[in-house]
Amino acid sequence: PAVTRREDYRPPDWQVPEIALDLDLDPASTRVNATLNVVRTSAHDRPLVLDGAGQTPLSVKVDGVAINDWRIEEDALVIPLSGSAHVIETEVEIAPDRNTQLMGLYASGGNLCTQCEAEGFRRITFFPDRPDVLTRYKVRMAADKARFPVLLANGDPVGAGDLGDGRHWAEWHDPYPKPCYLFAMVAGDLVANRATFITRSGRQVALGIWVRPADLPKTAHAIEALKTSMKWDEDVYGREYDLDVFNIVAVDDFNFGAMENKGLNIFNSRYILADAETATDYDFDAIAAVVAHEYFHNWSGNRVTCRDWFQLSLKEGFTVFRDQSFSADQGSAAVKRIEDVRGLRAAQFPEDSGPLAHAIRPDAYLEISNFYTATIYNKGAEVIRMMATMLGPKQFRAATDLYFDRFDGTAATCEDFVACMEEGGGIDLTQFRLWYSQAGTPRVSASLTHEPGSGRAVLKLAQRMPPTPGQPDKKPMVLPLKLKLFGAETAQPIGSEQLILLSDAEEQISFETVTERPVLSINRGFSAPVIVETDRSAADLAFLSAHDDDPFARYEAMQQLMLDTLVEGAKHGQADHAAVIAAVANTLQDPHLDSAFIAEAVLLPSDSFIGDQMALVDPEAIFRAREALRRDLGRALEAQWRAAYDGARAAKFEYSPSAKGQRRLKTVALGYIAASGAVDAASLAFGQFEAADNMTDRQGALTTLVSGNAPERIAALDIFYNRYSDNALVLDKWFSTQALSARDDTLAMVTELARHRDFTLANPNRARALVGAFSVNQRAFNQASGEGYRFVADQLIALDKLNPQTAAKLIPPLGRWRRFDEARAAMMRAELERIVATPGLSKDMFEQASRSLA
Ligand code: DPP
Ligand code: ZN
Repeated sequence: PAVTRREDYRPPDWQVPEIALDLDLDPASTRVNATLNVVRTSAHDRPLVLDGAGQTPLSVKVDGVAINDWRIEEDALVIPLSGSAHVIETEVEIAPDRNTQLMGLYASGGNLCTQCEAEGFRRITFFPDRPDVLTRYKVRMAADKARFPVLLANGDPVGAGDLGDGRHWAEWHDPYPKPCYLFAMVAGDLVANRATFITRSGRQVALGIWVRPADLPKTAHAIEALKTSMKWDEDVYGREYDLDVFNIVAVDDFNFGAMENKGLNIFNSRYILADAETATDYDFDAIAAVVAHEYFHNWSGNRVTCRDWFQLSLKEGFTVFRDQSFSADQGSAAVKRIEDVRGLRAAQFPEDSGPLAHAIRPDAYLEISNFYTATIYNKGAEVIRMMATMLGPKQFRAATDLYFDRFDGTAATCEDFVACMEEGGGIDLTQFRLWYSQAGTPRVSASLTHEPGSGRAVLKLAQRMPPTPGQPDKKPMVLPLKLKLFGAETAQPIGSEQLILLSDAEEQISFETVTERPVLSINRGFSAPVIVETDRSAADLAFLSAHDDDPFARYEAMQQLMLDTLVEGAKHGQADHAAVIAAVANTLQDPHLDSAFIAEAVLLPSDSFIGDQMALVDPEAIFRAREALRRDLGRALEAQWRAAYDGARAAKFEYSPSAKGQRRLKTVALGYIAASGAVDAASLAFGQFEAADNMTDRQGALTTLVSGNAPERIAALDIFYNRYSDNALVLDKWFSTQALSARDDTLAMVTELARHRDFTLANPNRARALVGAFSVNQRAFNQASGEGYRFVADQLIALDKLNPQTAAKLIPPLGRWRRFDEARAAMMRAELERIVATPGLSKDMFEQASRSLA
């Protein structure tokens, strides 16, 4: 397969200012007629090349006349043209109901919908499928009226009517030129939750969230989130919505979380549907975040789009940063930051330290779908955040205004964005640009010394970047580090917080008149996405966990204390738990802390994050060390856990930050009570499971029961299954809770579940709920027999035949072989080799698996 390289970018030979699409819809056979106005962009003599995906055109016309000197080359339709502007008409036939890849036009739950990012539009019609070709769309759809009463596309509805013979039509025009990856249409039997939003300049926008009739009551949260997002983007970024209509459609079969098509977002139903009975607090929060994310793309992605797919982080990194800021503004900013950093460490840090490491602006790809990664999205967001931190809020806003104004209606680059940051912020980002080209997570070492006599303290900082594939030597990066000192005796700050820009390999910072021993608080708020190594003692970490005035830094100190203890335990089979127990006790009884923060702070780092700290991951030793610490914390603080549990128990369901915090703390406390071995733990959990008036409590109790051996475990799983057997999104939880369980027989259970009548690889959510969840269960996936690897490889080989894009995204856990002992590494490699050798393998899988072997 052919490699696409960033350095090979060339502007398009032909632009397509306008297209008229006529879709005669039928699940088995849809006719697509496309009329393109094409314009030669320079004095070249190259033919028009329209991307396709295996179709043959039924007819091709140029300026109204049928031609036959067209040819197909590597799936593209090549048409020789003589003039500088022509009208091209093509007709193709496609079969949405056989489209299992879920790219292009496909059927989901009896409805028809589209997904075109990144390269799905070519599966609908022949077109220059690249984001720098911006086109005005007129879309006409015709379909059976009874089966598809609702016909939606981008932009505004301009006409509709009956065709007789039970069919009807509708036409939509989108006045904004857009790249074809933002094209969308939907035909279905759907109803809408409707609302109106009035923009700050007085434009009335008709909002609609379209779902199956039975799901209508589950759309209230999403529509509130949409209105809140629209207002927020006006207030914070000065960005107003630009069409009279904004529709969202929820579908069950979807590769992504959601898609920001102009005026017609299409969502995975898991990011729309919610009520207390079926959705957890995590789900509610994720829905608001994804609704906001896709809405924010209307400016950061649609009005200003990407020149080529190497610039993907231009829209995704920035838009993730925007949705993170939005969510932070809706509740506890500190807890939001903790969650985001935990996600970054769980998904992005391993990517950066493994065979698939790539810069946020990559240089080459085989299949662009493989680059919708935590690096592009979440590290991309951290890079924007660092620039926002360096500029400060006022100048950052000036810089984003400049960016939106200057590049509105164009296809831009990451470089364009950075140049606006420099100009709007009045700073030089020459060296900072390395964040776009160098892969890997910087490591910063920090060591603070103090001379009591002179009152002088010296902080020695050093940075290094480990090599990544194709990048053996790295240059020093610009690292914005927020830091502050605290006096060990008085627990008072020494001076105020400083923002240091570490840009050399080594630097020293001096502090004068430091009259008591200082304790270092560094990378406060996680101001740089780096790994900090310090020589701070357990006592100093405990001190910071109690006294730091930045909540994130308090959390971080506690995490470091826990990590040090757990790594010690995993290496030596035992560790002193006293410091962690004292620090957790102190946090639990601190009256100034809210429940949500406490719940985050007292939670132990995950098995895999502990593994990331070790030269070689020993999954069993890590599991035992973590269980031992959990048990000791449970026992030593049993009274506190019970008090926390009882304190949070009574409240009725309410979706508010404080109620969410109470629920979170309740389930964390329940986990510790169970870890203590208390005889009543299972009945407590089962009581919570049965009495719950919301999914957060019910799933929290189920999670606790599923990892234990009480008879209540089977009962709860059966009750849960029977209660929700007609709700796909909740059944996903039933599968994933078991796949994530900490049990000796998790693999046997998961293998059995793969044969369950409700399991299917055809639905991406279901595949991810079982196979994806299992493969991040460090102990179960990496069990010494290698059967976990074999199970996942078998599933991915089968999934690849249906949906290569979703299969390929589940490869990375197998690529972590270098982190394990020789026996495991050999078995993981053998599975990757088996995948690569599979006849008919997709290029998606080939790229991921072969890179993972290198
Ligand atoms: N739909 C995906 C997202 O919003 C890709 N653009 O991130
Ligand atoms: Zn996005």
